[in-house]
Amino acid sequence: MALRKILNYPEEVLRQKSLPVDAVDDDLRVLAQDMAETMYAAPGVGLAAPQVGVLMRLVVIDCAPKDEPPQLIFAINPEITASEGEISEEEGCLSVPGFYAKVARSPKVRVRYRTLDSEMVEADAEGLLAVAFQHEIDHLDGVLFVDHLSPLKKTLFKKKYKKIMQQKEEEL
Ligand code: QAP
Ligand code: CO
Repeated sequence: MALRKILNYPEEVLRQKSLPVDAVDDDLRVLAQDMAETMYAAPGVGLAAPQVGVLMRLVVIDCAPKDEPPQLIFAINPEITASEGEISEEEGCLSVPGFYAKVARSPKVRVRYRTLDSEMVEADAEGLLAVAFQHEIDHLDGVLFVDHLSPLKKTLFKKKYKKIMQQKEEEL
């Protein structure tokens, strides 16, 4: 088990489309475990393979409340098969450290994915978990949460993010 390096915006790899996984092998299992470890260490509630530089359709999610047991989900080739409603909740991203903004998403989705045991799962997700699936699946298509902001808010984001990154460099 090892921690992987999380790539940050505006890294080009984050803009590429990830490829479907066709076989679950040991390399994929190691990657999945490393991603989970990296997510928990951050800490975060979701991480997609392209964020650690691997363009494969694999995400890890754990949205369990802090006072409850972990609920780690490994989702291979995840898809949203149905969605309803709209909410706007504050989001962040491990690849966009220090910046948070409200993004419009569906509060209820149906997701389909393969597990690490190659089993097909179709399940309903609500609330934070529903948002997490939408956010992580976006990563597999090269989309970041800041892409959903209005042009004005995106401009403000770029200014703010520059400052956040400068501050990080000064801290070193
Ligand atoms: C995606 O995001 C997500 O800026 C996962 O400094 C977002 O885990 C799922 C994080 C919204 C559900 C709802 C962000 C940690 C973690 C930061 C994350 C930071 C440290 C983000
Ligand atoms: Co993210």
